[in-house]
Amino acid sequence: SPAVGVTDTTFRDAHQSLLATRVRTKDLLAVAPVVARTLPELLSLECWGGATYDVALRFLAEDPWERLAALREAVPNICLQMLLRGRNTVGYTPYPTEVTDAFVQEAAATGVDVFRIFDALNDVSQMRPAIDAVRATGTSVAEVALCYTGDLSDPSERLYTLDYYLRLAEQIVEAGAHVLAVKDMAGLLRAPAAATLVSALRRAFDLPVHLHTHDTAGGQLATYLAAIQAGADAVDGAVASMAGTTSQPSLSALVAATDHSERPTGLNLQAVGDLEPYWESVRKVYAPFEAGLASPTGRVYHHEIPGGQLSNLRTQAIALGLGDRFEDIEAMYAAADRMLGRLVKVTPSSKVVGDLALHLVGAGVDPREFEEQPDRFDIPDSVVGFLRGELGTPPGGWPEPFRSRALRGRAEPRPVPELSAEDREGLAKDRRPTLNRLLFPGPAREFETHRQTFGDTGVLDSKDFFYGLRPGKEYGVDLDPGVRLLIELQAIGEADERGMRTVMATLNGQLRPIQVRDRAAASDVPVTEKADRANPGHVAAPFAGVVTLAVAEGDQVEAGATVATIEAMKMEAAITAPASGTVSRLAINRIQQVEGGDLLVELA
Ligand code: PYR
Repeated sequence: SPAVGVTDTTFRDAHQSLLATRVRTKDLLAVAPVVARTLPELLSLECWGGATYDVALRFLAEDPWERLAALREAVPNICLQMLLRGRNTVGYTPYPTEVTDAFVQEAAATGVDVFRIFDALNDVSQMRPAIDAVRATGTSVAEVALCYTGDLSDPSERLYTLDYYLRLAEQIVEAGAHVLAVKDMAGLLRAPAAATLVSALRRAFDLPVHLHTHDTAGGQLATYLAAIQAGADAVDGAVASMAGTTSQPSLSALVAATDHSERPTGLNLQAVGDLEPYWESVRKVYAPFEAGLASPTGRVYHHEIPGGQLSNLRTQAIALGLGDRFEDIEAMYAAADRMLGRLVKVTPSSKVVGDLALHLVGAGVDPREFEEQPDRFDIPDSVVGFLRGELGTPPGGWPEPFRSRALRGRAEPRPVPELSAEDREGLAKDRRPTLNRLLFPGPAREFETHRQTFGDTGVLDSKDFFYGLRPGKEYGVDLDPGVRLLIELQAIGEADERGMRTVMATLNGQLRPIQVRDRAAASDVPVTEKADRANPGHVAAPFAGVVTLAVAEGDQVEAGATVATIEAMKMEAAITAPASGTVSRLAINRIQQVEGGDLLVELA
């Protein structure tokens, strides 16, 4: 057909890229039947995978599988699509093939029709188990992505050339893809390059081509029009009030630009626009999670930060006390990328580059010095893992001598974890909770505790879930049809030394005491000392975070040995001894929240 297919990403990538993936199932389900009724011509609705799985468990107290099942029921007539990170499935590190197999089978059985599969280093061998698993379902579509970076129209480009993409596509086709996707996660694909790439792919292969981009610089509708003219079979867009900047281009703009052309979308412009007020009002509820750009930015052509990461990195920078230094972080991101070998940057390779950039800016390290002698500095765990090859081999090969120097004296690679007999049994018998636990052990445990303690809080309105109850206001919660719960907050007790408070509330008129942990009270930070930068025996926190000490007083440590680990947002790093010596004093508790520059340990 001459029509161009459209994937609506509002339920997944749009809120991942604008609202830190926080949109709750309730807010998706409220509009899902409308999408099913008014946009049945959609090629697919991207609504699962990527970061949604992790965020559901970690921050929303939701089971991602329940979300998928509910969406399937609400949208029976449109293909549901998910984003699968190759061997990392929906996590950040590779899992055994049995996990991929079980994950894909369960996702297909629960409702996913189209699996968009990618690998963060464009390493096809890393995607093969997922492609095989999707093909083995016999009904699902394996859409396999080549991740785009750089500018293939630039004559000085040596690595990410047209020839590179064609050779990559050939391997993807050979691996059994049903559809070829071009995944432009940073919005770097310019219109002329899109025309070149799409027409070359269409000429060379017999597969449909599906283009995905982010509208970071503001011009990606031009890229879509060029790609559609060159033969692209489908493109991705989001409802306009959830589109633009780090999200996908606007569906309304796409439909309007192609209506009455040779390649219309078949979507109704009015129907697409009718969804906008709903999402505009939903977006307001999630305002605190908007870390985003107020406007497009052309700086992306330099720093190449993917859309999904750009807003996240700003939040991380603020949490690390580096909020006013975002331009330095952008520049350091570009420098870190060059140091690591000019990577395709998308989860989790983008996290590796971002972790290194935040770390170097936070610790005030000169990138040239670091590149010369990386063995003299602390390096985030994700960067060490990458350099050891845990994510596969980068397209441009390894940066040497940087890599060998960086790995000097650091421990051996972590093998891909093996499954225990209990895990295998779990995957066979009790698949969803077992997958949750294998992929995200901590968040899965917290989710289960939350469920046992509070029941399904997915029934709460998002305002109440995120911002809590105000005293004196009665809240109604609808459980099963016809069952309504009335809740009113009566009183909040003092926090005890563990940070627990007794909260009194009425549930349908009956007074109930509830124990709640007040994180603000529990994390009252004891005053810490600042490290003396001139004292070589002082080990300091490189940035704000939670530090876990790995040594005790009197321990002998070698230079470069890990004395502590630090966790901030999703980043973990080892803090190493600058010189050999004896631990003469621990300046903090074994586990403690610290600020950048705080003294952790003294060495004599
Ligand atoms: C993800 O892996 O979540 C992306 O959006 C690329």
